[in-house]
Order: sequence, then C-alpha cells, then structure tokens
Amino acid sequence: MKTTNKQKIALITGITGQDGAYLSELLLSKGYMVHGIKRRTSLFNTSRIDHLYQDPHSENCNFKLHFGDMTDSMNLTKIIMETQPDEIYNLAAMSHVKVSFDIPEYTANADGIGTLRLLEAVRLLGMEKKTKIYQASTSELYGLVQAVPQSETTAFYPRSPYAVAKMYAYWITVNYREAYGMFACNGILFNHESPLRGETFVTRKITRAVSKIVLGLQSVLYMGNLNARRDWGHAKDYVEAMYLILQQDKPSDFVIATGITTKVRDFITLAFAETGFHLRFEGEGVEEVGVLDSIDYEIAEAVLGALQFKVEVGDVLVKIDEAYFRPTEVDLLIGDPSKSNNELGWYPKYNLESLIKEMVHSDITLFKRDIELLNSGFSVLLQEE
Ligand code: NDP
Ligand code: GDR
Repeated sequence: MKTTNKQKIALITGITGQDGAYLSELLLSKGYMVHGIKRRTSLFNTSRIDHLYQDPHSENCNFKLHFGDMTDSMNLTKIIMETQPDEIYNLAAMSHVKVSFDIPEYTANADGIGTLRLLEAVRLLGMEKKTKIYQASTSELYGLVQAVPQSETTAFYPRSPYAVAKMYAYWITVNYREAYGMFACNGILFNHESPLRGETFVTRKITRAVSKIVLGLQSVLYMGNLNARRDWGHAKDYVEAMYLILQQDKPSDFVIATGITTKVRDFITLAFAETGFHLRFEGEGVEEVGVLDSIDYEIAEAVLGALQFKVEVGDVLVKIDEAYFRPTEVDLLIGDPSKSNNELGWYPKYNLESLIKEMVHSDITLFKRDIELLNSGFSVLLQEE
C-alpha cells in the first residue's frame, strides 16, 4: 500500500455504521487514505461499505478495514500506531437509546470509556500534536429540556444510559483538549437519517413499515411515543460538518442541526403521504390509532405501479405498543446551528421532505426487489416487525 506525500490519512471507528459509510465516501472523494475499524461478527457487517472495498494488495488501495473494538485498548493503540492517522473520527458506539437501558454497562464501556481509550492511545503514542480527533457527541446530552433551541452553551441533562455515557465522552474530549493541547472536538449532532439508517431507529422503522404496508407485506405499524419531537436532518449533510470541524484553525465544539423540529406522528403522516396514503390519527394515549383516511390513486400508482392494495380506507394502520416507550424520554430537541453556519459555513442541503422522499422510495425499491425474489422462488425474510 502506498500513500502519497501529502495524502491525508483518516481512521474511522464505527465505519460500518450509517455515518461511517457516508463519511468514508466523502473522505475518499477528497483523496484521503481511509482506515476503518470493524468488529468481528459471525455474519458480514459491511453491507453499507461493500461498494467502497478495494483490494488491499493493490498499490493504490485507499480504503482498508481493521478488526477492532472500542472495548479493547491494546487493539486501538496498535491500529493507531500502525495507521498513523492525521484525523480520527470516533463514530463507534452502541447508539440505540432504548437498547442502552437493557445493556447500560456495555454502553458505558463502549461509548464512554471507549472514547477515553482512543484519546489516551493517541497521547501515549506521542501523537497528540499530530492527530486531530472528532468525537460523535449527540443532542441526547440535552435530554430533559432546559432551554430551546439547544446550542453549544445549553446545559446538559442526559436521560438514558446512552446519553450519560456520551456525556462522559464529551467531557473527556474537552479535557484532553485543555489538558494536553490536543485538537479534539465534539460535534453535537442532532438526529440524522438516511436510507442507510439502522432499521430500528424511528424514521427507518417508519419508512420500512410504510413501504411494506402499501406493498401488502405488513398490516400494522406498532409505535411508541408519537409526541416526541426531533430535529431531523440527512446523514450526508452531517458528515460534511464532521469533516469541516477538523479543518478549522482551532479546535472547538459545534452543534449540527436544521433548527426545525417535527413530531414522530407527523413524520409518519408525511411518510405515508409520499405513497399517496393519507392518515388521520384518532384516540388518546395508548389508545391512539392511525386510520387510513383516503388514497390518492394517482400518486399511489406512480409509486407502486399497481393498484391491488390489501388495505382499504378506514383500516387502522398505526397502533401504540407500550413496549416501545422509554423509562425516561427526551421530549423535545431543536438545535441552534448558528455557530456552525457562521464559523464552518455549514448549511444542510436536504430538508425533511426530501429526506423522507429518499428514504421511502429507497425502501419501496428494496421491498419490491424482495417480492420479485420471493416470486422467483427464493426465500426472503419478510416477517412483520
Ligand atoms: P450506527 O449505529 O449506524 O453505527 C455505529 C457503529 O459503531 C457501527 O459501525 C457499529 O458496528 C460500531 N460499534 C458499535 N459498538 C462498537 C464497539 N464496541 N467497538 C467498535 N465498533 C462498535 O450509528 P450512526 O452511524 O447513526 O452514528 C454514528 C455515531 O454518531 C454514533 O457514535 C452515534 O452514537 C452518534 N450519533 C448519531 C446520531 C444520529 O442521529 N445518527 C446523532 C448524534 C450522534 P456494527 O456495524 O458492527 O454494529
Ligand atoms: P433517538 O432516535 O432516541 O432520538 O436517538 P430514535 O429514532 O430511536 O427515537 C426518536 C424518537 O422516536 C420515539 N419513538 C420511537 N423510537 C423507536 N426507535 N421506535 C419506536 O417504535 C418509536 N416510537 C416512538 C422515541 O421514543 C424517540 O423519542 C438517535 C440515535 O441515533 C442516537 O445514537 C443519537 O445520539 C440521537 O438520535 C441524536
């Protein structure tokens, strides 16, 4: 493997995740040598980055994966020593808020102490003046609403084991910057989504269910708290901000957000509307349901190509399942992106409508392909979620 004199080297933890995939694409397009850390799993976990694979034997290979884990200091130290990165993007985390209530100790280890392991490895290797570090911090730090919109100076009040672990990671990043003069920065990113989003996060769960329901593969979407409000952007825009944060003259922390907040219920309505299905919500609390109010057949036909729907006007398509409620919830997130607008020159290109459109159409394409496979005699996992 050959790196040219000026070629920058990046190391991405969490490269197999949503953001890791988009960030890899971005850095490769800028001429970086990209190293990534992937976990050993019993099944392949690289589907989001398989299109970036390069033969490691090739002289011009600019993309290389290393087995590793945020819970293994020696492994992280070895990879950093071998790859000598100019920039490290720490995206690895157990990133599901609800699941963090089930595995709080692991979450603290991977998300909190994992960040310390990375910072300390850079310091012990004497690379603290060479290597810049981006820490994937989160709007979940704001938790219980103290003030809105939330900016870099808003007080934190984490509301989950995930958020508490990320709070440790946030402050240890600030501490290593102040104590050792490291170029270590937090991007406080609000929710960002895409067709690559994990299937159990709310937006992707919705766009997958909408696609399956309109294609006749699922009857009902079971949801948790429909009143939660999130500031949703597109991951493709947000990885640009990560890159920009590490290109500044001085290290600092930045909120990355759209400044617009939307209820989960409205996301569902917009996602169904993308396929011509119009919903109305009725009832209160756990009794609330989403009912199919009308169908715009022109849109439905354009999107689906056939009019043999298994659902009818009046059908209940959305129900509440308390299993999806969280022991402590984050009710309202709305970010103030002024600092990133002014200092990074960062502005998102996507809005909520274009994000939802891309996600819904991508999932419809995926499930249409599954249907074709099924019809050709292949077995495909299409059970309801
Ligand atoms: P994903 O859940 O899609 O990806 C997480 C990545 O971390 C995966 O590559 C996963 O590997 C890896 N990972 C998990 N645990 C470990 C571990 N112990 N050691 C090594 N790798 C591990 O998350 P996103 O891409 O959405 O988010 C990226 C980062 O940004 C995360 O840290 C997340 O907490 C944070 N964040 C995300 C936001 C969002 O809205 N998406 C908003 C704010 C912050 P595998 O593929 O094997 O599971
Ligand atoms: P979040 O994302 O917790 O904000 O964390 P998620 O999409 O899981 O939930 C958003 C909101 O939707 C409500 N909700 C449901 N959520 C899920 N997953 N499933 C449901 O059925 C459901 N019904 C309602 C939730 O209660 C919540 O209020 C994401 C992750 O990417 C974190 O890693 C990241 O740090 C933050 O975004 C910013």
